Amino acid sequence: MIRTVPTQPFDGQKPGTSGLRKKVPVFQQPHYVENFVQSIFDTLEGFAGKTLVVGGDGRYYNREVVQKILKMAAAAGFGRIKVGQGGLMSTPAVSAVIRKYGAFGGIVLSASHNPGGPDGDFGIKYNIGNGGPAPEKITDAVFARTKSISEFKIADVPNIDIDKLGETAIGDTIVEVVDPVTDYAELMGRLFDFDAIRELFKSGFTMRFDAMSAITGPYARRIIEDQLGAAAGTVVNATPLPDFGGHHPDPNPVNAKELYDLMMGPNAPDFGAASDGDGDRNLIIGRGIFVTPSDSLAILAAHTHLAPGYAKGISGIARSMPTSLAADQVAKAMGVGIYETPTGWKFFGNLLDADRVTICGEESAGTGSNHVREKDGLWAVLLWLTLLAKRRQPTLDIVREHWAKYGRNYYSRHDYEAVPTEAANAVMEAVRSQIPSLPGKSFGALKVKSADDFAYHDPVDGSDSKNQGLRVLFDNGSRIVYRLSGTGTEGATLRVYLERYEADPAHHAIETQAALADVIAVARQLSGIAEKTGMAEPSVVT
Ligand code: VG1
Ligand code: CO
Repeated sequence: MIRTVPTQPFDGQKPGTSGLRKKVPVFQQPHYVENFVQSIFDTLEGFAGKTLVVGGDGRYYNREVVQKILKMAAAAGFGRIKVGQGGLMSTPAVSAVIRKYGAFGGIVLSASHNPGGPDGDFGIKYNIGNGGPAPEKITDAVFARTKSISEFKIADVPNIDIDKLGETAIGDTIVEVVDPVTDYAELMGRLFDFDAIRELFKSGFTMRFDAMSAITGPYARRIIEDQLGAAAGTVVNATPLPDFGGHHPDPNPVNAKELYDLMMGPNAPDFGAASDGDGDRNLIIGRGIFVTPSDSLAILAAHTHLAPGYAKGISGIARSMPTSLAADQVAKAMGVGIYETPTGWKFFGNLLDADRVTICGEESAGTGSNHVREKDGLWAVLLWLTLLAKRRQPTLDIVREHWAKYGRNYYSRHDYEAVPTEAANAVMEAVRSQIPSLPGKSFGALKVKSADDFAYHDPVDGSDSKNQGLRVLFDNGSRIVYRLSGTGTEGATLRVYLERYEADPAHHAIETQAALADVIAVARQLSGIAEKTGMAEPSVVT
């Protein structure tokens, strides 16, 4: 029943910041998926008879790839495969299910915030037994394997009915189709005080949750509407669609414009939120205020203990390097550790496993905690609802009070998308070559304190990760970071992260781009980005 199929390596099956991401037609090439999946299995050891969790965000090609994986995992010798009904499961839910059932690992099918559809993106990511993304030593080994693979194994059986709950056998392997929401919802019910949040909604509190026609819809409906009693219709775009209904499921004020406009308008509900393709990112908007993900991390860290699951407090906070330093202020005030890691959730796993940190976040709208080993969009929303239920103040006031206490970190990210690779490399090189001579130099009022090419030494397993972004730090606390994206599928994407610290509440109401004008000008001057890319302005400003 197991067929061994000869194959030849494909170039470029290198996992990036979060798994392998390519255009759908690339994944549709014969054997492309099979090669990568077999390379994962070839790299792993000791999974015979154990459990694999499989789920995806429902984007185009999800169902076909699920069938291939079920048949290949059976051929590889897994004992049980838990797959979400319809092939659906959010990234945080996959992480939760791996942990709950002690699975060997999981495979997530998603290109997350990248657009979907026949011409959109697809992605495959492997997660290890702690529920988190495979660390670099595994992804490097998988990539090495893709270069030498010569055959794959697949069970020669008809497609499994993934729409019906229940168990089917493929040889000795049990395929179990599970409800993708149940285990996750149960975990949320244990971490949060649902009664307190129900009281908030009962008091007339209103909300809109935009699931962007991606995976979080069924989760948000069940939890926010059915269990927490928010009005029917609170969750919009709640059905996962293969092309996300044409949405770009990246929950930022640019792509979630409808929600943003509603929240800034006269008929805004009390609170707004959105999540991305695979449900691990979150957007938080109060009436009249967009909360930057960096501020959200800091505010949540200061309130985590309000949720019963964290009643004993937090052990520490971790943020990715480009994330603003707002969380550092909170860590300092609370007297807990603060860790700065490279971009990508995989770097938080060891810190969480070792209980050095409880809460983590990234400027790209990812927030999460030790409850799983992925960022978790809906979890962040439930923690916000927890603090709103407790404080009973508008989001705007909560944010302003936070700034008054800790200072405000003005923050923005400028993305230059689909830049030719050579031009993007030239920008990075231009900055890199100046690093040794920058300290001490002044640009108007900004004086460079230090500059480096960020390298991370993992304090838990001792591994080193180099070339994780170019940093220029100024002596007034301002900062510029340059990085190349590791999730794009078209040319290169340059990310320029800009930050300025302002302690004085009298200066906390400046429009963000205006507040950062000096830093932006220096960032452009230093890199020559406009000349090298031919782009006078970034493609996306968030
Ligand atoms: C981006 C974000 C990063 C995030 C990653 C995966 O990576 O910047 O913070 O961890 O996406 O998120 P990059 O390399 O393009 O900057 V998701 O929700 O797309 O899995
Ligand atoms: Co995502």
